[in-house]
Amino acid sequence: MSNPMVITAAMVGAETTREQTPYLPITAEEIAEDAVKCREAGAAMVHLHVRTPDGKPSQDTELFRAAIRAIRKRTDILIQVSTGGAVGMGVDERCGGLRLTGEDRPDMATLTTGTVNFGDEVFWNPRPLVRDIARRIKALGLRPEFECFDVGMVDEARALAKEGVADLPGHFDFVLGVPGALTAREDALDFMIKSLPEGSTWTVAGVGRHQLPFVELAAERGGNARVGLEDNIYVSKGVLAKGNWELVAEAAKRAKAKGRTLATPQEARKLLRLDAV
Ligand code: KMH
Ligand code: ZN
Repeated sequence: MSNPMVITAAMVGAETTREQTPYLPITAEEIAEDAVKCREAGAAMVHLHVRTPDGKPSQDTELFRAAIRAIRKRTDILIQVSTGGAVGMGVDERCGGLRLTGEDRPDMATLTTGTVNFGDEVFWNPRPLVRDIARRIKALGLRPEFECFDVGMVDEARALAKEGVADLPGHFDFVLGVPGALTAREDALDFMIKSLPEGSTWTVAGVGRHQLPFVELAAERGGNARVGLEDNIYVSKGVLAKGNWELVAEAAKRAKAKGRTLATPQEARKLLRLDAV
């Protein structure tokens, strides 16, 4: 494969807790320190959620601002803010990271394109809400990463493009292995890829034990991969990753073993067409 692989570090998430792993970064400084190491290990982008000081999931604009400033002070890694937040949050709360302009503006934002069971809960994304977030992303001059937990969510990006609230070709993230959603199977990944709008790029995020094997599947197919403590806390069976950087390092090793080079943030910006808004 001649195209460099973009590794994204989903560093914080909304569900992982300090009880599950003491290595979860929570404060802006902790996030920045791990982000620097992720960049050194081969990541080109971070997928960012933020937490209150006591570790609760948040989408607070000022917490995002502090994390983004801390990261940018120390590294050139691209920053993609979550607009998904945590299950149960309302749309205005979810869009906290989209209120950042000027030098604090993120490089990209996620856009989940449909409702899905999320464990025993529901990640609620009715069409009007999705359109609303899509418009906010566009108004900020950003490109979305379409977060697809099932294949119908890939098709939904086409509907958004028809309505003029998003642009295609786009960049997609296939999140595979969430209980209640599409499972992490190789044939499911292939079907997702086959379903993409012409010319689009993709990343795969395998959840739990699927995370690192799916880096290899992505590498073989010329795609990109997301790893990190949002989706998986183990670097090998029963062994906690000592930070997001350790999962990135393992992903980088596997990608290189498959013959891939790794994208720098500048290359990722081009590959994902972040400036073509
Ligand atoms: N925490 C999940 C319910 C995103 O970041 O855009 C949603 C999520 C998706 O993590
Ligand atoms: Zn997320």
